[in-house]
Amino acid sequence: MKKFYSLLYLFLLIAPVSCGHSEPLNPTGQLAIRVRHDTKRSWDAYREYAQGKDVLLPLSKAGKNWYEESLNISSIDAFSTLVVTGLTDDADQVVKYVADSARFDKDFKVKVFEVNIRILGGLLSMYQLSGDEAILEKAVDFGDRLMPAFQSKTGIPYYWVNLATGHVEGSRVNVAEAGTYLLEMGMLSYFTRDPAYYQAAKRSSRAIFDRRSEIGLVGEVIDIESGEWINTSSHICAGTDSYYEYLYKGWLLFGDPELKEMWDTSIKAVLKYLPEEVDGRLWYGRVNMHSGERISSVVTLWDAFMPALLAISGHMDEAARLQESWDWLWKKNGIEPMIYDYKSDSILNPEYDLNPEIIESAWYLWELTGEERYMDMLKGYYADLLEYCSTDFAFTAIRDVQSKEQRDYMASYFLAETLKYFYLAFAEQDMYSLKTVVFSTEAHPYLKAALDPEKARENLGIE
Ligand code: DMJ
Repeated sequence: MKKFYSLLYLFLLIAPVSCGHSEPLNPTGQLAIRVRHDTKRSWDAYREYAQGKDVLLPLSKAGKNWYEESLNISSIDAFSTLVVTGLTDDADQVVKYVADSARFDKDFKVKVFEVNIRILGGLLSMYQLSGDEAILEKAVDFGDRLMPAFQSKTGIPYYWVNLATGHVEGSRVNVAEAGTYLLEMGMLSYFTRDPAYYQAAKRSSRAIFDRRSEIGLVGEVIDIESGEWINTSSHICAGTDSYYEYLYKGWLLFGDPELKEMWDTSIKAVLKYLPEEVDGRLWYGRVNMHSGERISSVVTLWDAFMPALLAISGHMDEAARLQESWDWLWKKNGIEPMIYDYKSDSILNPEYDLNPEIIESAWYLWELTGEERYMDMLKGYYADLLEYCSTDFAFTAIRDVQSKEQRDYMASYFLAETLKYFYLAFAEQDMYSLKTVVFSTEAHPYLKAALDPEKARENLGIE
């Protein structure tokens, strides 16, 4: 395998790419050019085979919609990566395309959580990066169409909302679906000077926080009408992850002290009850929210976002150890499986859908520590992606990480997140650094440095 990496790096250094960089670059810089090239070809493939649809099916060279009609999910999600990687002509075309053709008055129901992080989050970042007022109008229109979902007894949004009628459905949601709105709704409030959006998001996150147990943990699934917990398993895994992420990042971006208090209380309980050491490796498992008793050692590849969150919030040792565990799991299989049991050492779901989390965490740790081991991880992950997920035109998911059989799907977050984190790591840039930018859970960069703290307090209604 080592030999493969050396050969691959040699190839990366000499591979012709058409990105117009003429100055000599060090090897990491050359990798950035390679990522830009791969971003360009993935984007071109999407445009050629799937433009006007939500996602690209790279093997069948076709497009696919999430719902009855397209919401242009990949275009909106990809925009900030096109900007970050310097593909400015493509980025400009997206702004024009979205301004001219994106319409959200659609008479069908959408998943509130999923479209919030991709569409509303993408549009707000598009507005901040482009300054085009037509994009803000689209964001306001879309945000207004999500708002009826928050009209529940607890303030936690319904699972579904019909974009045209505002009809809501689905009164059981997980904690991530309840608590991943602070950044997007906060930015919308900031730009519109209307606190209603941020306040709705905060009411929902607080509704979860206020229902924490006597030992400070929250469960996984809640009934949004009664406020009763349906599933009392407590963890940081998929289904809960970005609730915690947004408490901390919401505080970082907007300086709301209430979020900081909620985060401090929450992370204390998380650090006390969830970590578990097995065979010398650290994992964050699942416990009962009331007793703290262990109920499962099943983790998912989405959980690999946690080292990044631990690192930016100052828990460096835990972050480093957890990242080592995820890195071990990736290397054991050549790529990481979707669901894994760390006690029985067994893969429960062998898929890999081009997910970004382990890459995101390696980049955060690289940024914050400068330790070479994180850059080595990033180079290794990229080499593996090129070896197993690359197709003639783009990249595609893996059906089974053991056989490496490919599956026909390129998720929009591959464009929004995975490629962006690789580029940020290899480009040796400081424009989008953790000091100046807060990245949403979909990796949309919100330029903190461009926000006026006083205006943020006023426009978001922070007391
Ligand atoms: C992304 O869409 C977001 O990061 C979300 O919060 C969960 N993970 C997926 C990609 O794996």
